[in-house]
Amino acid sequence: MSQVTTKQWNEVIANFCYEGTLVSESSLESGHINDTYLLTFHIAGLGQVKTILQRINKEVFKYPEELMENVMSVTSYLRERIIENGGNPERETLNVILTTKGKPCYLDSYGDYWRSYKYVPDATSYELVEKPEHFYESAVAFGNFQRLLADYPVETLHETIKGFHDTKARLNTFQRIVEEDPLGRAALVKDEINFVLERKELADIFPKLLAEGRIPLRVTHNDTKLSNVLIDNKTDKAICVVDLDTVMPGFSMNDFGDSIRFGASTAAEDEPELDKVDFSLELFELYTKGYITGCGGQLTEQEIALLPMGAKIMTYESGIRFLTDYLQGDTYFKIHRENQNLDRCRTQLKLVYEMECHWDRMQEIVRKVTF
Ligand code: GN1
Ligand code: MG
Repeated sequence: MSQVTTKQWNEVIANFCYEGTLVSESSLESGHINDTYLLTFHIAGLGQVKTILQRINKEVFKYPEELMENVMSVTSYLRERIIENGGNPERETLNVILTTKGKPCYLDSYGDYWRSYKYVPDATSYELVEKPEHFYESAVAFGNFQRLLADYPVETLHETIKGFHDTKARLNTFQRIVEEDPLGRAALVKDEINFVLERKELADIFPKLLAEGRIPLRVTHNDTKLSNVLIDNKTDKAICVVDLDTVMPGFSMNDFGDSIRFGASTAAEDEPELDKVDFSLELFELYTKGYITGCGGQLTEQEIALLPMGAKIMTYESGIRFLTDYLQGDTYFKIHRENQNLDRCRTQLKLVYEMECHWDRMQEIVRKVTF
């Protein structure tokens, strides 16, 4: 997306219902899609109050207004559930700051869409599991999210990205880009391409089970990275699930799997040294316990049995997406250095390989945790 000019910036800030005087602003590097800024306001009597401001990536999210309709509706629903459970909705769900016109997002005169959230203080978003209990906590939080939204009318949600976790469609796009090879990079990644093609059958598993009526569609988060849960700095407990841009109908196994591919690895998603990347069965077990606990009996036996498959499929799909973007010239996921998407792809494919090596253990762990 284009650079934000001072004029554009001032226009945007003036159009949100902010209190106080803006005293500082910084750009946050978290997230691969939207641009995120941290604003600090000085409010008389309250002191310094922080706020999150984001420019929505309109190449990725074609209908930002629909996206914000989902966010408003899901957060209002969660707010009610949190209050019923005696929780604090100011801290346990996202809170949208409206525009001066009372809208959940602002379309500026440059054609960019912006939205703003209250900042949750004294909490951290982690890119890597630093303490195993954080990973467990994130599992409970995503499980809870699933449970709290179990009766949410799934058909009222907009599909913010068509076919987002349609692994088959991702694979088809990948094969087309390999054929087209627009930057001549395919020859550099023959092994990775073959690894993907040798496992094509993974893409059909969940759609087939859905068509046979053996697994349900649920309201899912679809981007369940550890970094999308805020962890309380004092208590180390998960407070709030963030990044609701891709809340859509989906499979619980995919929400589980996306967390595993990101968090049950011994290294960061973009670690260039593959020797450092290993699939951790301990973290897999810990997350499985937390997720099943958080879901509170919502998952069917079939869904539980398919959790390892969800882990493998989501890791495989992410590998495909990163590799496709590398071949396309890094146009989708933000990169901060050369080959970052290739490194991201390689960590995912290595994790898939290791899951295959530990396949029986993964099934055993799920059985052990459940019964
Ligand atoms: C993107 O923007 P962020 O970091 O929350 C992506 C996810 C990927 C993830 C990989 C809309 O999420 O699907 O799994 O990067 N979001 C979108 O880290 O494509
Ligand atoms: Mg996201």
